[in-house]
Amino acid sequence: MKNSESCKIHFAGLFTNNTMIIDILTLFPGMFRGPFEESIIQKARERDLVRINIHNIRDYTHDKHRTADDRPFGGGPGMVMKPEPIFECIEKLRTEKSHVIYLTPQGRRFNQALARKLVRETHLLLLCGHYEGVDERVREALVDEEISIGDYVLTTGAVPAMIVVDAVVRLLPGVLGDAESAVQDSFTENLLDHPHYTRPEIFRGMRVPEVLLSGNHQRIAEWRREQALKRTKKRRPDILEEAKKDESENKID
Ligand code: 9WO
Repeated sequence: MKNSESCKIHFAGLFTNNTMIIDILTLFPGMFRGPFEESIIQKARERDLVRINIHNIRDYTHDKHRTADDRPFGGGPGMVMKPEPIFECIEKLRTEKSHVIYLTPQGRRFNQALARKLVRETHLLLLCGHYEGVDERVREALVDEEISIGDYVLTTGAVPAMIVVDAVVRLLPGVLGDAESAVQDSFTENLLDHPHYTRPEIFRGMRVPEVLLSGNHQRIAEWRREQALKRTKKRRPDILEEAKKDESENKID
């Protein structure tokens, strides 16, 4: 494991073909230990479908105290991330093909359509804000796209970065099994999921819907689609509207 890891780093250039590269810039690399080391994302990394590199912005400071933040001009509470180490880090990592993303509540709302757009990139660079955020000149000069995962304020952009990585990596060809990707490609993609059941057939008096035991795959598929539609209409009518919009957008590009 150790050996293959060092090989991958050494020969990183060889992995650019089918390997999506994701570089994450943060002041707290420790936050990323764990989430990418389990389950499907870990498997995708082991199979070189994606390379995820965590970079400590503090490593790009040069002063004795490794200062990455400073007080805001104009006053006010909190600290702002200094531009110099971020510029240096991004300028070292990026190529012509890089797509630089800043995670902020002020960004474009993240959804499945945006995940599908991002999976077409070859190199994602995710910048996580900490404290009060980054110096505005970083956003103006370096950031291609700002993304929000929802309307709430967190302590950092680290968890949003993980969410974007998770949603994008599972869309990479080969990450999910054939069966799962087939479902993804189908028209059901813009709906909420249908109900799922496993054994036992009767649990505490609650029965599995008869149709799922019928063995009639046509009927089962219809039932699932019907359930998904019903749920979506009832709980998230906005998703159905969004799906229509996506459709017309995709026709344009
Ligand atoms: C703090 C704040 C305080 C009062 C009113 C508005 C405010 N906004 C913020 C703020 O955005 N702070 C950020 C904390 C600075 C950058 C990192 N932080 C962050 C990113 N919090 N939440 C996100 C985030 C990113 C993507 N999607 C959702 C939330």
